[in-house]
Amino acid sequence: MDLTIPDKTIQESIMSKLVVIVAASLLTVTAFAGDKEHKEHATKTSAATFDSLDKNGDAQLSKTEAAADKSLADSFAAADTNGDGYLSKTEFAARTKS
Ligand SMILES: [Ca+2]
Ligand SMILES: [Ca+2]
Repeated sequence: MDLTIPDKTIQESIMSKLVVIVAASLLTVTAFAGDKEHKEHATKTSAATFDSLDKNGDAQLSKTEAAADKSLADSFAAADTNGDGYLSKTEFAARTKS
């Protein structure tokens, strides 16, 4: 019984599998990178952070500061749960969570 397999056949088989794996990996990496880039871009343009909105750095957002973010300005009164006319970081975080 001859169990010897020709080396050339094995090599060709391995090479063709490697090519498929490498090609699939490249496609996955490319798709992932594109997706990540897209998400980061969307985050930057749609949601302002508390720190970026707090222009005077007093750890509260005035109505004027909140006006820089349209969606925050629209929900300012609802977000200001203690009704002091300012959004604390806690109030801001509670709003973005929901
Ligand atoms: Ca402020
Ligand atoms: Ca408040």
